[in-house]
Amino acid sequence: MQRDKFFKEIENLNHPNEKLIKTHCSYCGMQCGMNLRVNTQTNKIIGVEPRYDWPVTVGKMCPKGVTAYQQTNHTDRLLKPLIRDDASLKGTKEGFREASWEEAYDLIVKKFEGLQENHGKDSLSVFSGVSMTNEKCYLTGKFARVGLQTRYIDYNGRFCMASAAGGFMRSFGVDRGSTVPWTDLHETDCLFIAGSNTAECHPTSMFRVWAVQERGGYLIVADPRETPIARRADVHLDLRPGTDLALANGILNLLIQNGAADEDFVNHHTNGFEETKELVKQFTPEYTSEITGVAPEKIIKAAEIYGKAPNAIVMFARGIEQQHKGVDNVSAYVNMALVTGKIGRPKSGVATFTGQGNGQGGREHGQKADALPGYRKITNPKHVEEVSKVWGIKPEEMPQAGVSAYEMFELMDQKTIRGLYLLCSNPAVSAPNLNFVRKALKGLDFMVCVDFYLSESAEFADVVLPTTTWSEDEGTVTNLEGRIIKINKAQEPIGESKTDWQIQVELAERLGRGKYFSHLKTARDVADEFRLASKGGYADYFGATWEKIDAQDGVFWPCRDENDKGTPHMFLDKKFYHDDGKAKICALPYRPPAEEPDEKYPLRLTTGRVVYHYLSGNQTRRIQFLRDMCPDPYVEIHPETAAKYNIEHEENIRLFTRRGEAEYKVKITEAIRKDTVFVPYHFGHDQSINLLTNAALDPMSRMPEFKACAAEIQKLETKKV
Ligand SMILES: Nc1nc2c(c(=O)[nH]1)N[C@H]1C(S)=C(S)[C@@H](COP(=O)(O)OP(=O)(O)OC[C@H]3O[C@@H](n4cnc5c(=O)[nH]c(N)nc54)[C@H](O)[C@@H]3O)O[C@H]1N2
Ligand SMILES: Nc1nc2c(c(=O)[nH]1)N[C@H]1C(S)=C(S)[C@@H](COP(=O)(O)OP(=O)(O)OC[C@H]3O[C@@H](n4cnc5c(=O)[nH]c(N)nc54)[C@H](O)[C@@H]3O)O[C@H]1N2
Ligand code: SF4
Ligand SMILES: [Mo]
Repeated sequence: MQRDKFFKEIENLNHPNEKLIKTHCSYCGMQCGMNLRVNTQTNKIIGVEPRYDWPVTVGKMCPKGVTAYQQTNHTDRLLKPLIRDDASLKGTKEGFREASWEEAYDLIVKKFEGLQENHGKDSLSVFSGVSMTNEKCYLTGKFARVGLQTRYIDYNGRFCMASAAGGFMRSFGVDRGSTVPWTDLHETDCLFIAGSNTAECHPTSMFRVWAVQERGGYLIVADPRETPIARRADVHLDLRPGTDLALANGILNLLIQNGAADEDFVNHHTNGFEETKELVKQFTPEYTSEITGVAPEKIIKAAEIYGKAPNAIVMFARGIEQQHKGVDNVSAYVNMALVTGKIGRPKSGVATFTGQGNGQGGREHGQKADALPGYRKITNPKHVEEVSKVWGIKPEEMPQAGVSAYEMFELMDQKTIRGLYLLCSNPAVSAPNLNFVRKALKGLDFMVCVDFYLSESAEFADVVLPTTTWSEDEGTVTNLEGRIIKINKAQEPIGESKTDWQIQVELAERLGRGKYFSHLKTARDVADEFRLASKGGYADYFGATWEKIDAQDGVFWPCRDENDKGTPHMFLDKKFYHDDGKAKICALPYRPPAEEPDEKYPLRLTTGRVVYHYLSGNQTRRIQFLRDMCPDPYVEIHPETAAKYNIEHEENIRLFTRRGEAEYKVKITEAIRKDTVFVPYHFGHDQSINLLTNAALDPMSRMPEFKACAAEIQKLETKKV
């Protein structure tokens, strides 16, 4: 009844000329429930209210969420297509003029057709992102393969969820980011969180995290920095960046020695235990400590707590995944759950903190170089046949697998790829080794960028197409639990902006591929085709109709038909998705980071986020409040390290790696290891830390090593090296 009372109060607060549109935040994978406030006279969004009736986040929102609505009618919105006539101005904001859609489309068709005639179908590429609905992500895959007929499509999830996906695939045979619903988190007895700055990156999970400790449970955190969760943890494993594999092996060794292995579970439901047990034997607390820099007592205590907890959830995020052994790190932490049998039941399991709003759904439905809808594989003839049928093409017309995101830039540099259709990503800020990536973008023969603001990447484009924000269209998104939810339209698109799916349909028509696209006239049409295309895949959304999503507060996939209510808990039947139904415990030898500190570059550089900004910052840097709270990047340095270099708090210094350099203000803090420095990556142009990061790729996931490379700092008055 308290809820009813609360809603009454909210209603009373409302202005009479307002309606509330039930939806979710535009940003991270938490997908907090919100109501957008719309003025019924102007039909414009004017504000936001949290949704207390949303079971995952129950009225919680973070600083980005409460200001997200300001994006829609922001004065920086692109209202008309832009064309740049003078290619010599590429890489700058200059030289664009407004144009009509028809002129922009004509130019794109002429250039795309010309490139394909002269250099083959695969001279075009699509680089996409997952701040879009499932329907848009799905259609983008189809647009690349059927509309443009190119093999080259990949997306920003390659820089985000690819290692988690690879690790889960190898361990479980399926990649759903969480094996339990978030409503289980606060009821478990131990949370083991590695490489996640939860309080800043998934802030509305925090009430559940604290609740575990408040109930007498435990929190263990592995992070080189003393983040807010590390500060309150029962054990803070303050490891060197890039050494997680040793830490996870060391803990697993102790779990086995302590008798915490669940023999029955291991024997019946897993493979690989004996081999792994042998391998981890060498990871004694002392040896593990030598590699990781974590005191042996802490490692022992962490293993003891996790081992004894009746229920426990192992969680991780990009800290362990954005490494050139990210997939191994994921499987190594998953091993803890598999060996102890703490999985496949409520309140126990593993979860990755999926990053982007649709980081989960967006990786399942065909934006990846080798993927087709329903998490099918483009290399599997049966899968190709199933999807070809839905698309109305012959299986032999389906392009081959492409290459990963960073490798696409390499192909651009080599002139194998000459044209780019970029949407929903800002790689001129967010890709690693930016000096190279920006050069590759600049060298393209023709580039289209679809965005609602002029991003740093749009500065490299020949044509910029204005699209809509999340609040001007409808569709589904899959949150970090694997719960499919509904985004609702609160306002008509402003200016001449068009939705991403509409642009793709109209372009396909003009490229002579209309018969595969023209039937898609509404977001609902795309949704119906999308559900059908996912049907029968293991990420099956067929049963997740918009009506069911509304009625059930979301639907967890897989959801195969009308009667299927969805799957909040994975593996309750102890059946994993490998052919033999068993999970794989993986024996994973330790490998150091691709680049280790040396005399010239003695420090370790790691990168990440702050609560006030989102990813490349193209959205949040335009919101006054967020900009005020965090106007510039900075470098976190330990006081003892700062003293060694004779540098002071707030002094500007130059930071270097083998790939590049940038200047940053110093933030002296004891919350970081002495051998490590940290810079947030949300800033553009010469403030981008990705000028310095290492593009060493994980062999399986092709994830770059954003989280560990060797660096050096210099006072500014000293000479450049
Ligand atoms: N405020 C905010 N929230 C966001 C986002 C945002 O941009 N801003 N982005 C969203 C997206 S797309 C993502 S992917 C997520 C990312 O969410 P997180 O992964 O939580 O964020 P990061 O800051 O990238 O890194 C997390 C932590 O990893 C630690 N770390 C660095 N190196 C290592 C290492 O070698 N080992 C271990 N164990 N830890 C290490 C860092 O110190 C950092 O505290 O956040 C989502 N939420
Ligand atoms: N050094 C370092 N680099 C990193 C990371 C790190 O931790 N350290 N993290 C990596 C991770 S996890 C991620 S997810 C990437 C993200 O990096 P990006 O892919 O660059 O992410 P965004 O900044 O969200 O870029 C999205 C762009 O698309 C626009 N946009 C938003 N919604 C839509 C839409 O619906 N349609 C269209 N067409 N455009 C839209 C936005 O305005 C923005 O310009 O960065 C990666 N880069
Ligand atoms: S936690 Fe994520 S989804 Fe929730 S309000 Fe903040 S940015 Fe939006
Ligand atoms: Mo991400």
